[in-house]
Amino acid sequence: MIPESELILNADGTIYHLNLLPDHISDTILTVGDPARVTQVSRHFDSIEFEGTHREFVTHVGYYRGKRLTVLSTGMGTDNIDIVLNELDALVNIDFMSRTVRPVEERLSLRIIRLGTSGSLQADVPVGSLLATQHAVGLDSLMQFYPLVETGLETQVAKDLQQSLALPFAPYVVRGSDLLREQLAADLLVGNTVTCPGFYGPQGRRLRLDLRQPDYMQRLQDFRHQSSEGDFRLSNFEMETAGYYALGQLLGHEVLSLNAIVANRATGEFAKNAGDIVDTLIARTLALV
Ligand code: R1P
Ligand code: URA
Repeated sequence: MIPESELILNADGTIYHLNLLPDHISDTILTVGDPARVTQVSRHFDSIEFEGTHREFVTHVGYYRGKRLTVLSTGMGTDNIDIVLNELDALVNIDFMSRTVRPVEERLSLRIIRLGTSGSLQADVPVGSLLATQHAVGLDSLMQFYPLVETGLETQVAKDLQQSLALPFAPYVVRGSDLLREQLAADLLVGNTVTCPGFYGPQGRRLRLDLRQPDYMQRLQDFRHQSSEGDFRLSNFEMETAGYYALGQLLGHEVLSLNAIVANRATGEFAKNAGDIVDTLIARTLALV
């Protein structure tokens, strides 16, 4: 039995941070960073049956062309993704009455699709493009706490990256759902996403502060790893994807991160119409889920 201090339930039976009941979880969950983006998704719904808000976690549950969908905001950063993935999983795979994990044959695998903004690292991934993440590289510390198993390619890329970037810690490298990418991203660019524990220094931005490594951006942009699986390079920056992919893999959920490219760090541009790029990502994804 999981103690009250570990699986924390509110007085109304909802889970601690998300404030949701198992009934609020559809098999397909669309996640967004910005709480205001939840409405940007749910305004396409034919009907909405539930709206809830707690901290940065805004949830709408409704129907889109007859399919029940849950759309949820996560806020920013992989520390929030630790909360979101663990609580979503608990909502479907832990029996709240008995406080026990459901037997393997009863466990559900959710489809979790991130619809987020992102900055491109490469000139040929322009502002306005939509990109599906194949591999995510985590520069955050979340996987210091979980036993993620990396494959040969992932271990090699992580090792090469640590060396190329002269990092004082090992990054983690993890692949998202090939199944969801085939279903939902056939028309999109595919790339490898660097998940950073910050928007400024960790993404090589300098306003008033110098970086420890003046050539950090150049090293990221120039990084290549050749293998039998092809030429691996880094395409874009954001702040959650590696956490999603790693926890999704550990918990047995299908996860895909879709990125609306709103900045290009190679050319110095920022989108004049970031909202429209996100709208395009939302509309084309809803039509496919
Ligand atoms: C930073 O501006 C935020 O934008 C990106 C990053 O991952 C970070 O959360 O995603 P969202 O637009 O989904 O929040
Ligand atoms: N989100 C990020 O994390 N980085 C960017 O450059 C743009 C959006």
